Amino acid sequence: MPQTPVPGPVTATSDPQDLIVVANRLPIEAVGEGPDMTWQRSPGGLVSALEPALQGARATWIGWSGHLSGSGEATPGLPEELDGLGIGEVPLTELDVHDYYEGLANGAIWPLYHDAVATPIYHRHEFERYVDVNRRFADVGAQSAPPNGVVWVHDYQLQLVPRLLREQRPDMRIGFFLHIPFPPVELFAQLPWRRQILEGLLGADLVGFQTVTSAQNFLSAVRRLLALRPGGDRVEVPETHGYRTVRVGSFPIGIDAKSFEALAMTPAVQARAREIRRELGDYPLIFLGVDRLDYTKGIDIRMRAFGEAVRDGILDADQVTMLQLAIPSRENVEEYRRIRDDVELVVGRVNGDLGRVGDPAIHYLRQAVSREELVAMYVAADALLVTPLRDGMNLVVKEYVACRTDNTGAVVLSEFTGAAQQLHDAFLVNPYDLDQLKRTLGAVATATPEELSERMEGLRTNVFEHDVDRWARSFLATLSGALT
Ligand code: GDG
Repeated sequence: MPQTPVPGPVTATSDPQDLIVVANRLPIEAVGEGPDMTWQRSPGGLVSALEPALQGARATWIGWSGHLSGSGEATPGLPEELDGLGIGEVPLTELDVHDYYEGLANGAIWPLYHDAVATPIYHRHEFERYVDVNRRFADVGAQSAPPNGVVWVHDYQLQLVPRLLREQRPDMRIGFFLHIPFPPVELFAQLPWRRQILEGLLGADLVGFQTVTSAQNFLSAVRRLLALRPGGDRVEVPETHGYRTVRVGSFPIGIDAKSFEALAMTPAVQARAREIRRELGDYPLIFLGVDRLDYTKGIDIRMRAFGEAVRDGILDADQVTMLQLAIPSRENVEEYRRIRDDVELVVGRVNGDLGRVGDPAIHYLRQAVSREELVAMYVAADALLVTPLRDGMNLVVKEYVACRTDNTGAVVLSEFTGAAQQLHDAFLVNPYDLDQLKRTLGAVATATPEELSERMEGLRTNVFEHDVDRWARSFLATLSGALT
């Protein structure tokens, strides 16, 4: 049993500008080709989330460029710094990507952590590569960070990095945030490398999750599988001399709500939204879905519910249509090819049964669109359908809400998203219950404008209060205080 916690060796509060971010991908993208190729910051995602924290000097981001390295050499032409942000590259070969990213991270951890809604595949050689790649990320991190620097490691691809970093750099303050759910211990216990993963994460001073449930699941796993005894939100981890305190907490991620709202209000986006409505046939009720084409997102389920609701007369075929944007994702992983087939089978069936010439019941786009086009879709749609079987948070729902500047619109939201823990004014559904889902589509269609606008007001208050700036600040503030 731990007695008195012994503080770690970090004593000085680091300069907040000395932030090192470690994430699988660098927040940059190549533009142009051949000798004209240059690099620019990629818009959106984690980089905009961390923008306020990154502002100022001496922030460095460590990650993979997306370029396949032949045998570990650096990406040609990759800058060491871009718009004031230091770039620390971890080159990855095709084999690294195959075993570490597509294999262990996306073939084993991703499905396991999403309630095993697809069967996780465990290959020992892939874990070996996962260890090796995590070590390389930690090495670059250890070389890049100034004394007493703060390092923030992100997500399920890099769960061993906190411990590997601490072994080299015990002076650093290390935070880890998991963007996806942490599963119940009964599921997590399947993982052949469960001990290494837990010990890897406990190398951090602060381990953050999207929800209280995920944080509790992690603490249960630590108790059951490592035989440690967490007290409240703290775990005392045995070290050579005494104990080190690790804090565990929930930090629900938000979006940059103001920038989505501002974009939604621009005349160009408003005009494009009107045009989209016309292009969809000027139906009074337009349902929208926006997801990466991933088996966790429940895309096929919602389409089936939509098709059945129209067929059964719960929705009036003359009044409704649906637009589904599915962004191609992880296409080298077998399960992702399968979900594409499943989704496209449902689209084909529904449109075959219910469509008319020039007027399909479901408009299905398997492509990525620009941020402006996406926001125009949010503005155009009367209701958003978010029906994942499991989702860490789900940012799409928050973006839609931020874009409903006139308080119109409705959200159908799966209980199994992190967002459902915050957005109580949504129409909450169990995506496994097709009849309930169909009834809920009917309830949206018949709700009064007053009910919808009351709900939307509640949703907007939440999304604007709990924005991404607050998320980053609260994580980093807790990390700074983690040892005090
Ligand atoms: C993981 C967790 C957690 C999508 N299509 C386009 C596009 N997007 C943008 C959306 C949104 C993002 O991608 C998707 O974020 P989600 O949160 O919905 O889902 P994941 O990708 O699974 O993210 C999730 C998240 O991490 C953050 O912690 O919420 O639970 O699974 O921002 O706008 N953007 C553009 N064109 C598209 O076609 N421009």
